Amino acid sequence: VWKDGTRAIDKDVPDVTKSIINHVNTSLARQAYNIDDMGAYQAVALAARDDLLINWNETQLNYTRKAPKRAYYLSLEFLMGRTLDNALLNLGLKDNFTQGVDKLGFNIEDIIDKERDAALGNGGLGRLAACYLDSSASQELPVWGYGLRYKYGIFQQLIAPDGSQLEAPDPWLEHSNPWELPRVDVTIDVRFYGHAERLDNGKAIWSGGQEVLAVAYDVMIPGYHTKTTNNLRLWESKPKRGFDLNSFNAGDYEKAVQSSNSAETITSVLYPNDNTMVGKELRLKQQYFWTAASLNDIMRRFKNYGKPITEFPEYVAIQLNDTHPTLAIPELMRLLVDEEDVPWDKAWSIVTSTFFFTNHTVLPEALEKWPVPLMQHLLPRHMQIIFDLNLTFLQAVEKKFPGDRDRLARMSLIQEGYPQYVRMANLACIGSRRVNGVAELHSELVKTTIMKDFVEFFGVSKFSNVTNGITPRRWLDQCNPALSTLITETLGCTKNEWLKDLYKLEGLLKHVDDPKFQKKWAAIKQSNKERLAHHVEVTLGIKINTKAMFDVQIKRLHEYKRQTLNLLGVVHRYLALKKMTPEQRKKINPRVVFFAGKAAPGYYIAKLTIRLIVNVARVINADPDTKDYLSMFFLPDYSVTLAEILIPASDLSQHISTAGTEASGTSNMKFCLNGGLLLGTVDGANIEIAEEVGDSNVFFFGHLTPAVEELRYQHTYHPVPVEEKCPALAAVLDEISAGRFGDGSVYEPLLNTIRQGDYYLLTEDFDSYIQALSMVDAAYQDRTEWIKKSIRTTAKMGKFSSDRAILTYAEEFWNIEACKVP
Ligand code: 26W
Repeated sequence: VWKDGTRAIDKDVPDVTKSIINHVNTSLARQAYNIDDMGAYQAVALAARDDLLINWNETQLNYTRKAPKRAYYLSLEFLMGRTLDNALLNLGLKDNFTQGVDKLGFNIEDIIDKERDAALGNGGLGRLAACYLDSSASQELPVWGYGLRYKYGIFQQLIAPDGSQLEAPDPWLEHSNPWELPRVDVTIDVRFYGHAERLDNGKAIWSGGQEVLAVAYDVMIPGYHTKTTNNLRLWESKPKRGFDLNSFNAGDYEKAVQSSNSAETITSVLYPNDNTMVGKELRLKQQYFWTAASLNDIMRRFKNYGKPITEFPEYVAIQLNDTHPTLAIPELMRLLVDEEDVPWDKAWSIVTSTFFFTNHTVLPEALEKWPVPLMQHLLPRHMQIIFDLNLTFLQAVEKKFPGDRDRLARMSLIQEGYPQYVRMANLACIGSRRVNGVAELHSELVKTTIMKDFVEFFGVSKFSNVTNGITPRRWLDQCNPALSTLITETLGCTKNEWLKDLYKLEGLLKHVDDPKFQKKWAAIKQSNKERLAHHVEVTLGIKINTKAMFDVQIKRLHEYKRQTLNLLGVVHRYLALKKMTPEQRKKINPRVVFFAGKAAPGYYIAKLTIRLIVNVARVINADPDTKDYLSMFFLPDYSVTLAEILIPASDLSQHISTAGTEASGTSNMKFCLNGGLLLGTVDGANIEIAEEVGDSNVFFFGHLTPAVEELRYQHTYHPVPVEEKCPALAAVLDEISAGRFGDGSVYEPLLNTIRQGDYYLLTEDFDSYIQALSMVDAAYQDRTEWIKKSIRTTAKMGKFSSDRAILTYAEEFWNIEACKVP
């Protein structure tokens, strides 16, 4: 029984050891006296899984009995990270497992460390999906995730001797995965290609082509201190006929296995592009394979409720995580019209009452559009449906705005040209009941830029905001246990209470001025910095000065996120240090700058940025004049697990995108929750973080969103040389060109993005960035004041719990309620 009276799985320490030994002997068929950490991990994971499964079964049974309205979160990415530690904490069994494992002669943290990340995502969108599953289960909401079971997750990043990024595959399933259950009984046929023959009244028959099998794998999603254990269903593709016997008998072995090869390819790899669309046929195949399997499964479950088809939206809500699952809209139309005999207009009203669409980016290069000829070939019936929907839709637009041809062209589901393209955001918008962005500023930009015409057509009430959130379970309790304990002691409530009502953190404010509390707070930050330093020493063989300020920027490499601005700021600082006398330097606060993040394999400028970071680091870390005051590291292969070590150790984190480009950002919330201060632009959720913690506790700089468009116009039509616009920056660029950090010509293409065009406005923001960095230095001099800022920051993070975000989706969009397991 948990302290708050809710029921746990009963498992005392002897039960734990018994269960582990049992799994060693039976599931693993090994001897307990002869087992290594990896074997121990597998047995411990299976022991924990037994408890998850009991809860999972009870939860699903309860849903079947009570038949509540359910919500489904369709996401092509779920960036889950590791499961064991999180599962034990959520089950309330961490202490008993720690002791049990100890009795068997192992250390729980070493065992936890054996698990590989489930890295089925690129970045923000995928990790958000993972946080939302945790919050849904923790609040006992009937929510399932649907995604793909990629055989290879996001690539492993290696750094070559010359400093550039190399990619290696991530065979994460190599050692088997205890957290998934194959459901060989849940299989669905998915068709591709073939032809669609129109019948009367909008119906058609789609036949021929190729059929592929979708096999379900279920992943248990435990809520925090509740029995509710939800499901994440991931689909694997399989050949429908594994072997073509006819070809085999004819002696053509190659041909016999061919169909099986192409079917299995569909779910083999996660596409590693973040915020950039590459129009690969296989990616479109993935999107259809996944949405078709998921909708079929959802329809089957709805039918088990025994309700008339017209009540579908009363029992099903489907959230589209960006435009990636937009094919679910024509697919549900196809199911209703072609297979369930629902009249076209009625079907459309069911569809538009079922779907909800979240946009995660306004960057033009990220907006999905697919060539009509490709879609016609792969999905002939869906192409018909899209054309039919477009016709009716454009007629309605014409009726509301007669004679406005430009408007029709902008709003059409089809972009004209050779070839034509299907615009997925337009389709997602017209097929959904509500459209939302992920932070206040971003949602405004959605309404005033990419969706402007649609706001004018549908009315503004269809469009709203749900600011992103993060789960405080993983991003505080799990990754920063010492801080979690201190918070619990200080607040005078149970850990469960504040972790489920994060606004309770405000109770820390009354202790801000207590020197004893400040000291404990600072000591925890210090030991987290030492933990990080230890990790870097063990993995990279590098020693780090833990007395220095830890300054961290970790996120996907992208020009809009401006890692280059940070890098050029470091070079600027280095050059300034070089000019100082040894006496002057002694007054400087030492600083260690950390970078981590992956670049899309085909993104040349992003990869060049990594190479420059690595080579600048080599020079400055080796310079005897300055190395005690400034060093810089690029930590390879950024992951959820690495983030869990880096975030609690940061004094300062950087979120410095060009204003108006970062939809929200979520790591900004994670750093602040762990008492790291924020250096950022007036962009995304940074703005709302500043609103919560107050301007005096964050460091802001740079131009605001409304200025950006105007400045870009000037850059295009009235360019001013960088030497004139920003001499300090020009000096830094020149040093790099001149070869101070290795052959400068290598970096010319990167430097030229700034010298010419400067789309992301580094020349406009550099001076104010340098000023902000000086303010940071000045603030860090007064360590007590810094610690107070740190405490105040954590205390005001209540709003950014993903529990709040998910509850908003549940109440305002999905209309679902908690469904408690009795
Ligand atoms: C089609 C290629 C592609 C792939 C992924 C386009 C767009 C994406 C994602 C939508 C990019 C993404 O992850 N966006 C991030 O979403 C986070 C969660 O809402 C936000 O916090 C980030 O600001 C946003 O960049």
